[in-house]
Amino acid sequence: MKVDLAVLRTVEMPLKFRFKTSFGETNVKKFLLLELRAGGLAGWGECVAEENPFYSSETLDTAGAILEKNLLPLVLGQETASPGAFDRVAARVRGNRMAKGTVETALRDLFARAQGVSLSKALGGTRTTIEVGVSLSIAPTVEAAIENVGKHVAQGYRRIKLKIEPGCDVERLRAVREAFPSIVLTVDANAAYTLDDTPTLAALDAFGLDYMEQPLHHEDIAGHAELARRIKTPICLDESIRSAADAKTAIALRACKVINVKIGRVGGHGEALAIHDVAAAAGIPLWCGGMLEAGVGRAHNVAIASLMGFSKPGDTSSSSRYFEEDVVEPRLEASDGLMPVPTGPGTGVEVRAGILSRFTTEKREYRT
Ligand code: OSB
Ligand code: MG
Repeated sequence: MKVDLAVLRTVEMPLKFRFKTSFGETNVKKFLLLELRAGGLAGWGECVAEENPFYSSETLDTAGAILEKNLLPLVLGQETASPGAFDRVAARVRGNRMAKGTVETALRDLFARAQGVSLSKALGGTRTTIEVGVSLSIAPTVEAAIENVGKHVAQGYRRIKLKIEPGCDVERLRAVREAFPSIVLTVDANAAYTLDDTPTLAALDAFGLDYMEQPLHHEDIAGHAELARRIKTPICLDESIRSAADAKTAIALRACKVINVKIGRVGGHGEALAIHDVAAAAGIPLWCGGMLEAGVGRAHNVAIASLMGFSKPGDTSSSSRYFEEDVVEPRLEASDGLMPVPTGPGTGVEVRAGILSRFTTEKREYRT
């Protein structure tokens, strides 16, 4: 397959809510969207890098620059035999996984479309529906938190994840658990704690959490192993797992019992599949994380989450939870906490040119 045109758009979509985590706050989703054209077909990839380097070191600007200078030239006008072949030539680019994942996912979509199969099937997925949960912003008050949890429980989400930070943790969780004694509940600290906070983190053991996501620094796998010895709640890693090699290290050190896989954070479906194999061999359950993706990114998430190893509900909630309108059709919507896996070619969703152009703030075209 020879890509003859790449279109890189900057897209801005208003979010229906303010999303507050321990690392920042936003009410607009700004992202890069890549379209790769080859042989009359188009493959799409959504870059999950954010505006600022607060979740990961990559940003919209760094990803745009690396795509333009180092990654798009590897596919433009080149014969690419498979998405894996792109991974091999892109291996000399260190890091910049979100940028790499943008090209890799667009190629996966393109190749699956060329073969006339769904991306889920091309990846080896067998689920026809996936279980989904929801990741809830840090609410301003306990009452607001309880109301928001109630709203999403009523919508059928199979797991509620609360963002936490120092000062908004034990008492907040106590109140939510009291109000909802039997829901599947988790917390995500986005690396906001240290081992000195062990007493606080251990206090969360009282609330029957399914797991605690990324309590400590993103580079501190050994610290998570130490914390795992000190608390009962299972640890799930997000930021710390950038690759299958990281997953192997974390599992070997017993730093986590669960892994959140994000395609962008690990550099594409290929690396996500490698993590899937490492986790399966160790009996570690996975779930698919989210980065407030619009339609293209969400469709890629649903495809990877259709693999059997993704046995816990993910963060891939309904598109309508985030956006009034989405750039693809059909929109990906869950009902009763179950989201159908699209069966059409590629991601199974089609980009709507009109809506996309309304949300596009910048467009760059690269030709051979
Ligand atoms: O840590 O999982 C995270 C969003 C942006 C950056 C990091 C994270 C998140 C979420 C939102 O939790 C998940 C979603 O609804 O897409
Ligand atoms: Mg997380």
